[in-house]
Amino acid sequence: MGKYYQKEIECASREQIRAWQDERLVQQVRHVWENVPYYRAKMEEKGVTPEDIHGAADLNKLPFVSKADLRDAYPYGLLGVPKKDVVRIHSTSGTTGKRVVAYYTQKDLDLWDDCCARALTAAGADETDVCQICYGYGLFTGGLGLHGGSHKVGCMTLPMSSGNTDRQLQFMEDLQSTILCCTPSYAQYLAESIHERGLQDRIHLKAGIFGAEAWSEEMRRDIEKQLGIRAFDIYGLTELSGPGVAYECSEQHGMHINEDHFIAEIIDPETGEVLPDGAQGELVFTSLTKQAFPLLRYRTRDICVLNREPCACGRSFVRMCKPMGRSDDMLIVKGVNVFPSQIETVLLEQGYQANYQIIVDRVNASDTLEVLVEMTPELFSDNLGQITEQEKKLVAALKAMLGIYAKVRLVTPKSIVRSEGKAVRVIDKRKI
Ligand code: DLL
Repeated sequence: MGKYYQKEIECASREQIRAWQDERLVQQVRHVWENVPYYRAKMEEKGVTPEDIHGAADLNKLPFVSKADLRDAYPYGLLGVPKKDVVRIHSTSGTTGKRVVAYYTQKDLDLWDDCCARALTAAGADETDVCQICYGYGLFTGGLGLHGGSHKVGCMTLPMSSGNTDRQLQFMEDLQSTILCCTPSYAQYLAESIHERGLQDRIHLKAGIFGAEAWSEEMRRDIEKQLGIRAFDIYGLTELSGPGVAYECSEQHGMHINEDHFIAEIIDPETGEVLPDGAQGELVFTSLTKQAFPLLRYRTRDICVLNREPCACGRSFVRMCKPMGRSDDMLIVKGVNVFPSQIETVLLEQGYQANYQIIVDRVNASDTLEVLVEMTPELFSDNLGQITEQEKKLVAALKAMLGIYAKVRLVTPKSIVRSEGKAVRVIDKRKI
């Protein structure tokens, strides 16, 4: 294990972790009360003061923060330190409304780098590795987040940023990159390009750290096979720093949440009620150590389950499952909840790749769901006569998974636009 394996923290006893959380929560609530008038007003409205918070057991006395609060308080309303102490910002891509801007002190950046270094180490990285980072650099947190982690681990760091696939492959081959960091959809595109160019034998990758968007177990297996690597998941969001809130270990069975920095809760997204361990619901995070942007009980909208079983890797941090989608990504089609990840699972199980697009529309006051799926090259070249049969098979498999009819259209290989960052899978024409 690389020198950045923080065993005494990552494998601490549950009592020790709880003690850190209790102490840090009390300090953090005091910090927010004194320095963030916006949140103090929310606490006052709920009739709670710092004196009421003695540890993590009192967490549910505190009000939630949602994306709407971030928009209301934009740009500086949730800042926890004087502006002169902020050294960096990041921001979400924000497709609707105002962007979310998050702030960092130098200490915030150091702790974030630590979290990303833990993720890289858990994926097997050490100072002998060449780490190629193809997450976007800039306002998006992916590039600079993993960059900081890679420096801490001592890897030779290639700050490639996203896009320019020719250049990515040239560096990957010439500098013999061993660790690849990018979105899973871009990893898949890189794999496709490597095979097309017959470069398989000249690639030295051993592991990939993929996140920022939902991806299924089937997609993991596909990427691992295509690239000959182990593919690890990493989770995070701008509001809480960025990647590295949670990371997978060698067991590849859930992502360990950095519980010395964050407390995770699962709530019912409708009622806000805290749900017991093992229940599926919306993930809520309290950041315990952030100075500049200290969010308490932030509602992520990600639907998830927490697992407190001990992990064979020895880490004692709680694990989160792969998010099953965002509550605001969930489509409601004919009254039925549909997550794009369910559709992806079916496609990959049936031997297709994760190149698809979901189109939802309303025709004659009734919802329609259509899935465009790229044919495999074999199907395209050899068996054109079988297309309708294949489409029928997919319709049946989707019906079994979703409970509703989805029209399936097989389209020619490579006709669906590839993404260099987060893939856009859904076109909901009802909203256009
Ligand atoms: O996507 C941070 C990140 C960068 C994570 C690189 C991992 C790797 P945002 O752009 O603010 O931040 O988007 C956060 O992306 O609430 C989830 O819905 C989704 N997301 C992030 N990681 C995963 C993952 C970055 N591993 C939002 N699986 C989150 C599924 C993910 N969804």
